[in-house]
Amino acid sequence: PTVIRREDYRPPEWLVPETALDFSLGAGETTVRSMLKVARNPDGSGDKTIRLNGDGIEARSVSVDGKPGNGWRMDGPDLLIDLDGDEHEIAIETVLKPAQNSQLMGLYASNGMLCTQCEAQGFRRITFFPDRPDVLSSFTVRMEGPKDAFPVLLSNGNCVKEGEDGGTHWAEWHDPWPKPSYLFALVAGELVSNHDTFTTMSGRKVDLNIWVRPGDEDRTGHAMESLKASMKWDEETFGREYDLDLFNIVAVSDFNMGAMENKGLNIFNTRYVLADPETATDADYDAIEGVIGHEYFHNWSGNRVTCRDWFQLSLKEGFTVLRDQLFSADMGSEAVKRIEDVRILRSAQYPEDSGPLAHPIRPDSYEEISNFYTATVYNKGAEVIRMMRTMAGPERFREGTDLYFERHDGEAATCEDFVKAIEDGAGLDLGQFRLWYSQAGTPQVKAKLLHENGFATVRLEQTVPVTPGQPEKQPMPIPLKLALFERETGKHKGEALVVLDKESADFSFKGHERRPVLSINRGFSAPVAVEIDTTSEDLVFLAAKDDDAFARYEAMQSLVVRHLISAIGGGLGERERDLERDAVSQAIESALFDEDLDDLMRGELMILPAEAYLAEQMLVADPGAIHAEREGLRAWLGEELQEDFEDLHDRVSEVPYGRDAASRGARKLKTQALLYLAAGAPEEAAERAARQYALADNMTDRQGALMVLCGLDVPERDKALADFRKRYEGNALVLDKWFALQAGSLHPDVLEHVRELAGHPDFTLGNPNRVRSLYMAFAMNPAAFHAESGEGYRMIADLILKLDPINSQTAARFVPPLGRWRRIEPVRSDLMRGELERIAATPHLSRDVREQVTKSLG
Ligand code: B3K
Ligand code: ZN
Repeated sequence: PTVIRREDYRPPEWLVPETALDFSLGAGETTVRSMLKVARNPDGSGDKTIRLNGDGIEARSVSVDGKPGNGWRMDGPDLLIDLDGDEHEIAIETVLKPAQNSQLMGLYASNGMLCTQCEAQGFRRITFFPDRPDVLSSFTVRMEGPKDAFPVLLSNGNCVKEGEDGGTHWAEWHDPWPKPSYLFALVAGELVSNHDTFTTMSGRKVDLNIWVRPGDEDRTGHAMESLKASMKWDEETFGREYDLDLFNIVAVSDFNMGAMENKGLNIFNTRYVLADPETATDADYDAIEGVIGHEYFHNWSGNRVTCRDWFQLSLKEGFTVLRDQLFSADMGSEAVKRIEDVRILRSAQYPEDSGPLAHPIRPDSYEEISNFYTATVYNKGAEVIRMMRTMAGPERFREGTDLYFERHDGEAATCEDFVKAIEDGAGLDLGQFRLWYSQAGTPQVKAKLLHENGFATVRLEQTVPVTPGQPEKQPMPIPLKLALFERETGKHKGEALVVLDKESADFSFKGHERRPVLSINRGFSAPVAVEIDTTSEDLVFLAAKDDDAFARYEAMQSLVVRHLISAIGGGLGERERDLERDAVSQAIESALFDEDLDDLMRGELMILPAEAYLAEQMLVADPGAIHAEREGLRAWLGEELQEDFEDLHDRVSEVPYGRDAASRGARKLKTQALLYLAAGAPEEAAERAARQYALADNMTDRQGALMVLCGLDVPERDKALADFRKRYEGNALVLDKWFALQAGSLHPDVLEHVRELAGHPDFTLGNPNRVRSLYMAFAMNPAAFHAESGEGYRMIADLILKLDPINSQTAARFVPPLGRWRRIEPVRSDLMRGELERIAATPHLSRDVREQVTKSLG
């Protein structure tokens, strides 16, 4: 396998100041004629060969400076031409078959339209080009095609000319901003738009369009509101103004990921565009707002300043995730948003960081770049930049980002450029902090509170775990916000920010006559795992009193995690277990009745720690035991607090539907309460859930009720499932929910259900949303995936093998769940490894799957 290394980066030998593309569109066949103006790079080594990357394409003709040439040759998939002078024009013709492109990279057909996906290396599936992000070019795109099939023709920038000739029409688009090829986009199809305008801070009017298939336009309102809010927020918060007169978003139903930030023409998975109360949950609404913001924010963090090479991916992704997180926090509840983001980090990124695929946020090598669009690069990347912001404070951080944008506008930059700009602009010394870019692994911090002579001393120790290829680690600077609470008053004298930058350090605070209660890593100021040497009593105290919402949630989680871990380990006698369960139940009760809490936050406090996060706390985990103990606790709480949960469910069921926080909080609690009740007294709860389902006037309540019913072996289950299917006939996104609810359920027969659903007429491997709705929901369902028989592992391995030739990028996403084998008890571990070996032994694997499987076994 070819390994690409960061240290091997060399500047391009040739630049492409101008690119003109001409498309003759057809779903069966599309012809692409490209004209590249190329110029020798003064920073290159003087090599006369230009390398034009290709992938699965052939050149029908090549000419240089107008002369049909034979001075070119192929080197594997790439086309090489030797050029003598300093400037030339290269013309190449390729022919594509979009309808046969099941990989959904390059130009492909989706639901009757044509669209593109080029990041990271899809442009080379369209035409031969130096397909690397440090080659920025000015694009002009002409396209023509049958008007009936493709009434709307879009590309980046502005439409400068258009016309028609019989049944054929054409349009020419020009993008004034030079960009790398991965930001190129083209869309052709029958689309309708929700049109609006936005006036920028300097008074320019921008036309906004959200393009969807006819019939979907009534579900674009929330996306449009989110877009306008993003544009305004980026002006106010980061001083960033939009830079074209037109901003287009297109929703497509076949898409490998969430969305793509192509310059002036974002392409979105329909699931991050379409919403109305009847078909989208509150979580869907939030996700749309977040992703619309994310892609829009890329216009500056990604497009105006792009990446020099793909090792710098976190430069745009980590920063843009932080920007979208701050945006969503400002649009809703900051505390709840922070908790949600940490939950994602812990359940998706921590396992990655402690497993065979661990890599630094700026990786050192890769075989297939698509495998590096990870929770580490995105979410941990965001946390790393957030730490800089915490240390500098928001105002100085803003001075840093201003300097970054000013210094590197129009450039392809590196993570080092970003750090340097923050250092210079915000006035921070980030020397040692750079280790966060190069070292993988979640730092483990031990915290202990010592008390003597009026002094409270916080003793901290850190270790950075060994990760693949990194046997030795250095201590990193870890910014920790902390507070010391007085027991009597329940108050503290102010928050402190300490930075632990050695293996261990003491931080002393005077004026504590009595031993205070330590609250640490408040607001989750650092993406580390803190093990705090404290009593359950103190945790109960913080769970009830901490004035930092995150810390309060954290105390509650710690209490539950601590209890579950010792119970799972078998270290608890009957009596001890009851005592600990009592403590948990008291903490939950105090959350239920605390009048200072809003319902959204109350809902957070009621969520039990994820099984994946519990598994992270153990060197070797027994998924069966984790599941049994966690569900056991839920059932116990459901019985113990049955009346409380019923009262709660009754109370929130009275709240009418609205998009406001109170109404959303009520819906969150409704389903949370049902979950506990269903665990405690299934039959009674089934009735209640069926009632919630029947009375629901929105998707959040309906899906919540159906989720609970799906986990129960009761007659109401099948009835509700059948109703749901019928009610939403023809709505692909809701049908995805129908698949996902069954595959992710607590029902004992999930394996059988998934097998049946895979043969359902509506199931197809051709649509990534559908594949994920069935199989990702299943792979993330611990009880089912980790079935002792190993059948869950086999199903996922079978899927990977079947999907790989169709869509390798999506197939590779299913490998990491199997890659956890080293941290699982021996019987399951062998079965998991066995499946990985079976995949590895299969010929003709894609580079994507091969890399993930080999590393997972390695
Ligand atoms: N930049 C794209 C991700 C592209 C993934 C390619 N495999 C979406 C985003 O992060 O905004
Ligand atoms: Zn992004």
